[in-house]
Amino acid sequence: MDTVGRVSRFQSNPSGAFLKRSRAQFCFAFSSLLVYYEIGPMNLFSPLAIEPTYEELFPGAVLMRGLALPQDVEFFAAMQKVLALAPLHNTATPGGLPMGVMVSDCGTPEAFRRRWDPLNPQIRKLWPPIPRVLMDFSLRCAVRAGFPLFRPDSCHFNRYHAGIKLGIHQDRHECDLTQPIVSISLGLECIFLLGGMQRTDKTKRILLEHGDVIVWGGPSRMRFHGVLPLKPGHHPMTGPYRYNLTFRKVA
Ligand SMILES: O=C(O)CCC(=O)C(=O)O
Repeated sequence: MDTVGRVSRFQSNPSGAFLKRSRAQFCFAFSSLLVYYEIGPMNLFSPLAIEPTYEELFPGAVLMRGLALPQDVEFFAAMQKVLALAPLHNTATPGGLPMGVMVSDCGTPEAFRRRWDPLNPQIRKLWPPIPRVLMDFSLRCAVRAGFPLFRPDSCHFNRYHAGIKLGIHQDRHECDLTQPIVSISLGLECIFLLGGMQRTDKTKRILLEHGDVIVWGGPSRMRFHGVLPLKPGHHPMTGPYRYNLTFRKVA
């Protein structure tokens, strides 16, 4: 397995770095204008204390370390507000096996209807809407990664504690597979596995830390992925947990 570990935020683009980065910056600026005209004013340009990385893992799959750091407190608070309305709960695999990861969601009524889980019949209430601050950030992440047309209708929350993992799977229940997945990590670090189009394909092991963002779409949209069992630890913001926020266009 290849391992993508921590690299300096300042030397993260070894080959073809300059060209890739300029192209990304041009796309970002252009797409920001597009989003501005379509959606209205939003915070696309908050100053970053630390320069995030731009690491192309595969064509269409981009890792941006630290991108969420400048607003981590805001994001965590927005998530807590959603979780107060739609509490975390256990779930099961499509085969009905109980899963250790606790989950919740927010998003549109259409997305809710498409994702309603008959294995959790008690969760009948419509989801709360995606908080604006999270929605804006998911658009910025997608724009930076080269997906300016991303329009998510749902955000799925996973909470892991020590020993809890997420088996290798594909995200294939969304209607429009041209839309990417935007994934934000908060709290304890984990090893994220990003593989190929077959479950048995070799995987890259990627260390994901607090504030890191991965976007995968286009030719990478159907890559299998998962999370290795979380190591025990304590994070100043999230305590013994890792949270993952995954934005999708579901309906
Ligand atoms: O926790 C993560 O980083 C991955 C989450 C994920 O793959 C999923 O919810 O489908």
